Amino acid sequence: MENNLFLDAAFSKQTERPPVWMMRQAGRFMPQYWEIKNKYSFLEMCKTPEIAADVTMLPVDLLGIDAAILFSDILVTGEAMGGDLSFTQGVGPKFANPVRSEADIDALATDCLDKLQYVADAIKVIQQRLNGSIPLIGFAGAPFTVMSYLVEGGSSKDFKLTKLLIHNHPELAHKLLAKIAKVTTDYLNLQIEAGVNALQLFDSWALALSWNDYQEFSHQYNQQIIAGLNRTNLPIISFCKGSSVFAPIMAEAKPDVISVDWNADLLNIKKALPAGIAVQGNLDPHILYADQPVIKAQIHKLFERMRGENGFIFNLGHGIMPDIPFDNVKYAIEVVKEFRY
Ligand code: 1CP
Repeated sequence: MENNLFLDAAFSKQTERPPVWMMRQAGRFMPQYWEIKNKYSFLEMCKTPEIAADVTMLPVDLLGIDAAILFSDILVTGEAMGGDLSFTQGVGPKFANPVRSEADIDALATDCLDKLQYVADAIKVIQQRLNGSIPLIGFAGAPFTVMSYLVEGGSSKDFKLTKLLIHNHPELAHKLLAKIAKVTTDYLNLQIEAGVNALQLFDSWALALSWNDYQEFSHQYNQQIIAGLNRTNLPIISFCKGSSVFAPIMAEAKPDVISVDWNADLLNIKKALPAGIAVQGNLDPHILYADQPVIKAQIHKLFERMRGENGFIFNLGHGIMPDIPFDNVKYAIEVVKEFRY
């Protein structure tokens, strides 16, 4: 690899500056994304390896980040299991056949890797394009977060149906989570075989859960998945909104990196973790709407706090919003790349 900053930091080795990539770096805030998006549906983009590679490469070529992330979505596992998935502009993801009964859970497939082969094909094309320059991060949704979309039928503000399921019918929730965890493990192993250099597990909506429910309905499945990966020298990043609170539990699943939301003081989180677990984060993405001197000052403030710490990857506390100015994202990355410890 020409640029080892990301992998070195993920394995808690010393780096001359923090490596940088951004969640949702290949997305709607980029005018170049829209040039492609206007011609195809989102799922067509994900399922056509050459197009998925074109989009993955946009932030590599235009922003100069230190790691690329596969262009796909966390909900493709739900689709492969039998979910009737669509993405509509302005509406977001929808499953037309939400999971509402035990029969619906039983109907979901767990031997469905053939339906995700397009992801392996995309990874191979992307690695040819990257040509050893920077690492490629693969990813999947964590079972709790994917379950919430399958049960709600789409995005949710309060996760009412998901919470009713886990509280009134915990045995059914576990049956569903176990099926998603099995598919997710197979799917991430497929990505490893296809050639990714790191993996991130997105448990975006774990913040909705109480401490006890997080342990029972999220953590134990994430732990199973991480333990089930066939990997050598390939770091696992565990992300959730709620990591400010759940980081000590997340650490028990033994990821190499914990990706932290923007609420926490990153150094305090890191110091409370076992040695050898790196942190990723945790700029509030809303800072990227602000004036450039503010962006610079906020990034430097975080870096001063983390000075002297090995195992720090700069990222946002959550994904880039679609209306964040492209020039501000580019500027933030320049600020990181000019910094030296
Ligand atoms: O650049 C990248 O980050 C790579 C591509 C990527 C990733 C990692 C996309 C493309 N989606 C994701 C992960 C993802 N998808 C998450 C986890 C990250 C996070 O918490 O932000 C989640 C929750 C989803 C679900 C999803 N897919 C949403 C969010 C809906 C909600 O409930 O708030 C949306 C809008 C999508 C569609 C989607 N996925 C990706 C893009 C570029 C888009 C927009 C599609 C379009 O152009 O209409």
